[in-house]
Amino acid sequence: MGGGFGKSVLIIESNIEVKQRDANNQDVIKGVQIHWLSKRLEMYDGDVWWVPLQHKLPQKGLLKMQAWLRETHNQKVPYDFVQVCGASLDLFDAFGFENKQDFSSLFCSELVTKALQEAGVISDEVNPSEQTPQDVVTFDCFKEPVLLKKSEPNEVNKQKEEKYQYFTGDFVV
Ligand SMILES: [Ca+2]
Ligand SMILES: [Ca+2]
Repeated sequence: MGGGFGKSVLIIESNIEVKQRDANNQDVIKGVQIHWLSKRLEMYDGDVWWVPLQHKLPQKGLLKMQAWLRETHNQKVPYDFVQVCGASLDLFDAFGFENKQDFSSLFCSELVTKALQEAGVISDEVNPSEQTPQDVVTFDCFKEPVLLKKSEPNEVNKQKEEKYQYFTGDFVV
């Protein structure tokens, strides 16, 4: 990565930030977006963590995962404002209120979990529509998170505790 971190790395994520154009210089939607990692790091002012995989993805799984991610991007899958709430609210899950698997819209950690299932490193028994970022970073396929970029110590950032927001919501393709 000689010329700066992530200059040649594309990421696909589900995000509600629409200020910046994507890697193809197109306007983005509140939902699945494609970005150059280097540019994404510049536009995000919170702490950025990288969660490395324990093992390289198997080639077949990697291709399957990339195809699925590109498909969600091509289909302009919107952000899932409903299921993101249900995933973190587990109080009533035991009474049948758990999110049903539904990929017609995707929130950040739902996209990552489904992508890892496509790659074949997460069991199909895991329900992606119920996974929070905190759930995702503790998956067995990942190593300990590594801090990539520290936020500037300004007032806004002091109030933010977004340690796991990115690199759980994003996926390298
Ligand atoms: Ca839930
Ligand atoms: Ca969903």
